[in-house]
Amino acid sequence: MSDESAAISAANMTVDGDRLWDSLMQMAKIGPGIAGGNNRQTLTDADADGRRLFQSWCQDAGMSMAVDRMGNMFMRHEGAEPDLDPVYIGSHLDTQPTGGKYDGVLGVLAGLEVVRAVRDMGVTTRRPIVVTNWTNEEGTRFAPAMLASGVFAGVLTENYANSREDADGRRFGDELDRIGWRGDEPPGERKIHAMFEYHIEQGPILEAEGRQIGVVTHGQGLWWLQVTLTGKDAHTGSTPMQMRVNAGLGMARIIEAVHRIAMDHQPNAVGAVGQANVYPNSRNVIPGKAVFTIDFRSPELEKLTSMRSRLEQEAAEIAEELGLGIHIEPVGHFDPVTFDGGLVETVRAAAERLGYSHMDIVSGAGHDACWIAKVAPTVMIMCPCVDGLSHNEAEEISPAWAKAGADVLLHAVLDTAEVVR
Ligand code: HGY
Ligand code: MN
Ligand code: MN
Repeated sequence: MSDESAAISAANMTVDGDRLWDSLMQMAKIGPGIAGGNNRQTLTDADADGRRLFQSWCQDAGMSMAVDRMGNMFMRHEGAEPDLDPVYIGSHLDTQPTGGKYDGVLGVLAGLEVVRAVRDMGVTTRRPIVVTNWTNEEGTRFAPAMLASGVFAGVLTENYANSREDADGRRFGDELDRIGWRGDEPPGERKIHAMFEYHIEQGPILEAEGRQIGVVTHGQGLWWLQVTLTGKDAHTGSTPMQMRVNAGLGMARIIEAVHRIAMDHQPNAVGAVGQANVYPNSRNVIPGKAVFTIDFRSPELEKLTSMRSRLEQEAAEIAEELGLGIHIEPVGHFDPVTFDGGLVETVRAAAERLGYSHMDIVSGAGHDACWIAKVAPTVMIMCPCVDGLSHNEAEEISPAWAKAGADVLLHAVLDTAEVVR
């Protein structure tokens, strides 16, 4: 078939939205949450079950599987020229403890739907297509986020990843072995021609603007700073106020400082503390220890750097004033990311061709694409989510939104993998 007719035939190709939606609902049954969402945390038995279901669907679609030493799953659909570097579609199947049904999962299952649609339509592409499930994108059980894609990109080491511990002291490496999903492929060895990640926006912009597609030009950068404050356990009733060395008070003042520093760096800056623990966490004991993680983000590197240095200075002053010991450990970081200009244009052109409303957008959340952009041309596609809500079991999208983004993904991938017949 000529290139022209191949392009024309691609113009009326779409995915099967009902089949995609059904796959999402089937996957959502694995690791259910308590309020309609999901709790399929990385390297749990539920994660293993989800991996096996994804594997079975891909093998039913004629795909072969490879797994690397970080448990990253690579499901391959062959192309006319198998030696060419494949086009990748990747995201993640792991969820937050109170996560939604679509964060990450939409991108992995839309990748499967692209292959299913390609097979249904009898289309052949020059390049192979590989659909990827990146291990531990969320970083909630094992910090940092995007751990396995970070190892793949050469930014983090396998030893570092394997040594990461969860709240119960279980090691990432032991849990990966326990669920039987450690492959033997060295992470990062395989070559990627281009990678696409399709993801819900996890923010309110697309819905508020009435756009179906987000063409993601950049991803904001991130610092995760884990703070440990040490004071002195003491009786909450009999200890005079001036004698207290209260780690909980220090944490409260630093949490307020995080918010104020982020507000001082507006626009395009955010900051919060989402994980916080005081010890011994007893009602009538002044906390002698507090451990919490600060999450700063901005698309502007200088703001990101400034927020971190402001915080370190103010936290030290607060600790000194209260007589607390303080230790700040960076447990996650990546600079703001600029996605591949050529692929951004490919995504925009696909949305135009399909007649979907679209706008350029910066990703507020971190994604595996942010690391893979370091080793291959990478871009993201986004769909709206209801009220911009995510990392919440009430996370919701519409089947129409899901399909629109998957159609754009199909076309962008076909354009990049090149339809030969
Ligand atoms: O933290 C993030 O931005 C991603 O959801 N892991
Ligand atoms: Mn995600
Ligand atoms: Mn997430």
